[in-house]
Amino acid sequence: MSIREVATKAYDDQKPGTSGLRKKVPVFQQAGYAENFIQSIFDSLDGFAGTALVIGGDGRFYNREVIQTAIRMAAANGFGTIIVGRGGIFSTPAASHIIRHYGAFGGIILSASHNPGGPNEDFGIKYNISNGGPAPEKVTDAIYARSRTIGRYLTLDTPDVDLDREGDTRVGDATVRIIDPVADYAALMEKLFDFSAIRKLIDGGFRIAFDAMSAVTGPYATEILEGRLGAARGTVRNGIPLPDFGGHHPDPNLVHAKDLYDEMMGPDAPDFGAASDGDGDRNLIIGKGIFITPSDSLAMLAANAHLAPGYARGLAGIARSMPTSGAADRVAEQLGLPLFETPTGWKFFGNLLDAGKATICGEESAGTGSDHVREKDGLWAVLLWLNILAVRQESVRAIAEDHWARFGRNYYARHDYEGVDSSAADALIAELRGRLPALPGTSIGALRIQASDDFAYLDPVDGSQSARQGIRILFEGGSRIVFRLSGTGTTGATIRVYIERYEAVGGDLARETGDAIADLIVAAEELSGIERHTGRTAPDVVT
Ligand code: G16
Repeated sequence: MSIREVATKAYDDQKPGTSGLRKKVPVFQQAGYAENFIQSIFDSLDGFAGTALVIGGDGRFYNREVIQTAIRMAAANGFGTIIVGRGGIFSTPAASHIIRHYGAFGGIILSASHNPGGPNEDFGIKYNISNGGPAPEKVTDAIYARSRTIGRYLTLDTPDVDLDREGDTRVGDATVRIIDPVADYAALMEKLFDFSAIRKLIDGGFRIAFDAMSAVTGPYATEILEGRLGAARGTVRNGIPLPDFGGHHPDPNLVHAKDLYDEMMGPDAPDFGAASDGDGDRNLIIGKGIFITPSDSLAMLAANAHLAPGYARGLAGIARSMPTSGAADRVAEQLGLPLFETPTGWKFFGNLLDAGKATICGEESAGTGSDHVREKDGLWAVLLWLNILAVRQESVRAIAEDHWARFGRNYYARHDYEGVDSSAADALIAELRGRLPALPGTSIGALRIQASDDFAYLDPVDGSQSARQGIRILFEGGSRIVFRLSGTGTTGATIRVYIERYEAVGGDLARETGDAIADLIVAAEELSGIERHTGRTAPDVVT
């Protein structure tokens, strides 16, 4: 089989963001666009000849086409085995597990996560390394540099592979192996959690509602919750992955999973509500009448993880992204565990997990996970919650209230201003940055600023440094406002404002969040001038 070298012209906009390259589908459909990026990945790697590559995606529009392209190119570039999920499907955490489980060199994950899908919506390509985790910045920087100079890519003239039939086929000199996307992942979950305890809980009448948002988690949740744990049929809603996610944003937050939220707040609510996003790595947790913020969920899971067999020996440490609330810090402090604060992006947890410094990680952006894979994992968080509920035999609300009484409460909200003009957003951040040195010691209303900085991270494992990762305004008493620009959007800029008030044990732990942070919301506007810069008077999404 002769390898075809195709001449191509470089694009200058292939810089990976927080999590891979995300663009609108028509951008990816330009001649050579996906090919250039995939070849740039391969050109940035060394020593993969004859090894295995994992390829899969979240089933969104354009997934199957790019999988066929990636298979041909991987074979032409010299990979020996190409492992693909049946139907072109792998959830992001499952892909991470498959890379690790089969000792693959790496993986290409096709997803734009929680962003909408369809002919004019979003698509994405991400490369994960052999530990199963997103490529670190030095790799993504190399891919970007290569994408700017690339002049050719390698492919084969071969027919499409039947993605829906499990088994091996040859493409050029490579073996393409189509596997069940769910089985290995489900087996891993059975090892980590006490499935018989959860089954008993469910048999006893405990009701679950899981919204798969017409995205990739459907087949995983159906197999595990309904198939292996005996939850009633229909527990998993929107369980069939659709290329356009049924026209919705597959983003498990209170805006896009509103039906589930309303049901959980209603009179006949199930005991436990959950949802996952487009590619299955995010989670939403709602108890009967109570929403658990992702930051609180991380803290509560860390405090109770020892109740699940996979974590019975305790945790080595906890890691959270900088904008995530300090709730996990209180747990780490009381349990005598190290706490790591990293920039936004799951890729920053990889080294800590590989070095055995952290066992559980989490982010305010609805991501929680552990050292079982190197991605955040939506269903894992759901199962850990269920395992804890099965052991403690208490409601989600009781567990949350007990947690706050023991550790204090971090009232927390994130305000997103989406689709903002990029230059206005840049100007806002630049102005704030300029004001940083003068802020400490000043007050806004009753709030006194103790410190302010632009977060920088020094990786304790490999010494790599990442600067300008978000502006922090820290107030006396532990309250905080953080400003940063999203690295995952595809239209204009998204300004994220993270607002947090800490209430110590003994304080008022039962307030409404909006009420508890009202003065900080006013301070955020005063500090940043969002309205002045963008004309916006209210956030588009509050989570
Ligand atoms: C990605 C990253 C996360 C990050 C999130 C939001 O998640 O993997 O680590 O927290 O984006 O990032 P940003 O604030 O820059 O938009 P996902 O679920 O989109 O892959």
